[in-house]
Amino acid sequence: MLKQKVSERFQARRVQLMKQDTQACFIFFGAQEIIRNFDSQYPFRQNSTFHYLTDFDEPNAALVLVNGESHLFVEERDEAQEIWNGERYGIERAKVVFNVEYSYSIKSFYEKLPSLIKGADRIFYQLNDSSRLDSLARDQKVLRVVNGNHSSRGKGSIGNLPVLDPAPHVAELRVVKDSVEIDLIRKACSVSARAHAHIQKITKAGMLESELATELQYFMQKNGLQEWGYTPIVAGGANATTLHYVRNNELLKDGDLVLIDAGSENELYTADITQTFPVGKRFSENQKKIYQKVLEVNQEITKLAKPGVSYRFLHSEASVMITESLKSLGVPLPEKDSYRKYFPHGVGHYLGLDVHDAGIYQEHGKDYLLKPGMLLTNEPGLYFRGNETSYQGIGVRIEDDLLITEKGCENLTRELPREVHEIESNRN
Ligand SMILES: [Mn+2]
Repeated sequence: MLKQKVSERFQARRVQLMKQDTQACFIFFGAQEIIRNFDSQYPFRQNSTFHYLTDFDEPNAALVLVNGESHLFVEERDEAQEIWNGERYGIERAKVVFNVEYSYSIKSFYEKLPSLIKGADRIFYQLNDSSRLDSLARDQKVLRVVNGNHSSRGKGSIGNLPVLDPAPHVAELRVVKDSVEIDLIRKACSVSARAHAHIQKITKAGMLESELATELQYFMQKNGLQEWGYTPIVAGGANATTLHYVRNNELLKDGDLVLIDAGSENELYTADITQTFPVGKRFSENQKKIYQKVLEVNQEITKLAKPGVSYRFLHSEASVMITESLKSLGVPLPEKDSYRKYFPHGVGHYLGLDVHDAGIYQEHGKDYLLKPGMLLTNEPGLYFRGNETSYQGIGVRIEDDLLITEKGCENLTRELPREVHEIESNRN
């Protein structure tokens, strides 16, 4: 269904972005449709920044922000196309619904661009966007306009206009969430956490990893969330020691653990949750030892996350705790960094429209400090791939989503039982 009128907060974000550099022209492209095979497409998913600035949800759009005004380029109405793919906003309606000063056909983009960038001192445009299949061809077209524009200024020319990455300016806005965004994420986290809790109860030996993913998705969809926020990981036994295992095609065995990293989107804002529990009724002694160590780190990070501390501080605290844990488990650690073999990823990341969300970790060589309204995952883990310990084949990760508040943080995924005794009582 088409929207009637989008919230004014999208327009407010564009205005805020332009205020960060009033002499600049910002150029953004929306996502395209991507072919899966022959003429069948992946489900369309809007580019996150494009969504953040417009709420426009059709493919092949572009946005130019300059002189305090927004120029939106969209697909024209086309009856033949609409019979197949549904009604479009079209040019006139897009202007009204999306609160932009100007709207045009996307076909006229490269014709209009020279007049829009005229007078700008610099261009913000992401070159070499790895999420696009056509980034090189597109870059060439944009640069041709940008450079052509400058040489037409005549003898006073001092070279091409600088083209800069908009990411830092965009991240500055996206990293702190407003109350509407927080409500969307709160629901994504709550439904996803309850879906995980449901899986804790229904998992049985002999089920396929992918069955658990399907059960999770069924629960999420019944509760109003449509899409995964990222490809789910359901990893039984030693598969859990492969960090991004996504094949999900093996049978679950009694005596193994299963690690599930999955979360759903709510209006493009995603949860990011990992749980690890026994396929059978109980943790083995070794599994329990590892699980407890990871849980202690997770709980400590929840206590430490608050305004004024940096992500890097949290990661280094986690690394110290993990090192101590490994020592107490009798794992040989010949060097200071040896723990990284067993904990090879960061303790978290920003969360929002992208699962690894836009945000700043360092600024001018200094750690960026957490502020209220920021969202951070808390995901310590321990993985034993090699045969140098008796823990071989065990992989545990425990991941929550933390909202930074005025005084500390709120765990938005707290509805998922984490204590060993809670999990075991769910496994009966
Ligand atoms: Mn994560």
